[in-house]
Amino acid sequence: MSLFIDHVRVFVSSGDGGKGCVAFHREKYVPKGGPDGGDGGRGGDVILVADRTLSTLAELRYRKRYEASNGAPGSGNQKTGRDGATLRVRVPAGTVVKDEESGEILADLVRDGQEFLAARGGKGGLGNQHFATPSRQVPRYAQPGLPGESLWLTMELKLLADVGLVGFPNAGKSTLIARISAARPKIADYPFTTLTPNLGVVTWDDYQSFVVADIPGLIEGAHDGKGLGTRFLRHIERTRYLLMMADCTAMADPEPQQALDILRRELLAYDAHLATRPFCVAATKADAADDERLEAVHAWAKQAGAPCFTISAVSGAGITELVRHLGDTVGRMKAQEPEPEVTEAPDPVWDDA
Ligand SMILES: Nc1nc2c(ncn2[C@@H]2O[C@H](COP(=O)(O)OP(=O)(O)OP(=O)(O)O)[C@@H](O)[C@H]2O)c(=O)[nH]1
Ligand SMILES: [Mg+2]
Repeated sequence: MSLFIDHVRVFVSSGDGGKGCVAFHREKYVPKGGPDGGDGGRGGDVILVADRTLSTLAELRYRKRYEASNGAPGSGNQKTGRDGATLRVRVPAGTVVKDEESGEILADLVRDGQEFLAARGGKGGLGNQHFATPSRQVPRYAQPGLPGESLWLTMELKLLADVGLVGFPNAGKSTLIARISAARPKIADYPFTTLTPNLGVVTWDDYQSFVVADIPGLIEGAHDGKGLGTRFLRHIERTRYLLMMADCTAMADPEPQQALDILRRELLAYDAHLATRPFCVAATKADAADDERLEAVHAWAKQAGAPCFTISAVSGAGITELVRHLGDTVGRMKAQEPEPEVTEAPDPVWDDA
């Protein structure tokens, strides 16, 4: 299994512009050639590109420095130096990029192929061919290239999923995602089996699909760092819809309605926005459940104004109805959202000094 890395810092540095050249045209029998020093090439850019096929920031953890090459100096005969090569760095879709020093969010790369110009290459200097004037016909001057930019970036991955599974450890989250998608997370009858988030694509209604995120179990105090804590709560920040799951077997502790209360409080304490996120409820493990507990969960959901489903990820009971509800709801939510903007790194512009 590959390592799940959702936080890295990297150094990016664009190339310097090459310097302009001082040269004069020389040719046999032409005694006074004019200035013909070429311009320096421009420094290479560092561009971040969102790539849907990456699921973690792991690749960036092993290589911390991304430096594009410098532009080459200009040369005689009006030859422009070669531009430095652009360095493209692939990051998973869902990566939020910040300037480490100021903490400012520079980019939120949500869409596959979306680009962000992280460091702009320096402009090449003009060669002396540009500086001849009637009063100065022998310019011994050319511009130096402009330096590139360099900065430390922090990158944070926030998974993009449609539905987030929220529950205590052992609630049956991983069993459910394994049942409804091709994801195959580890499943076991002890808490904190899932240590990092899993994404699964659920296909329903023949051709429609949505993405589910199974995150590690939450416990009381999670927002404060208890258990696996806030480290993973951020991964449900960007899910449209939550499925709150409560284990309804007789041994489950705390009781399911109490577990649901605690989960709501944890979400609220972590981020008030999460507490207003629409959600539905699943009373899980119906094949082995205690009837009173099932009823208590339905009563809890009714009071909260949330749809409720009794399911068994083991027997399959209730799963079709749940998936249809999730798919329908997510589809409706998506239809109401404006299309997200796609950005591409702009062509470089310089204020000419
Ligand atoms: N009888 C029964 N057992 C279930 C059902 N769903 C899950 N389980 C069992 O409950 C235990 C926990 O399941 P997981 O899917 O690993 O639970 P989880 O919510 O992912 O747990 P964490 O990853 O620790 O947060 C396992 O032993 C599962 O086999 C169900 O529908 N019926
Ligand atoms: Mg799990």
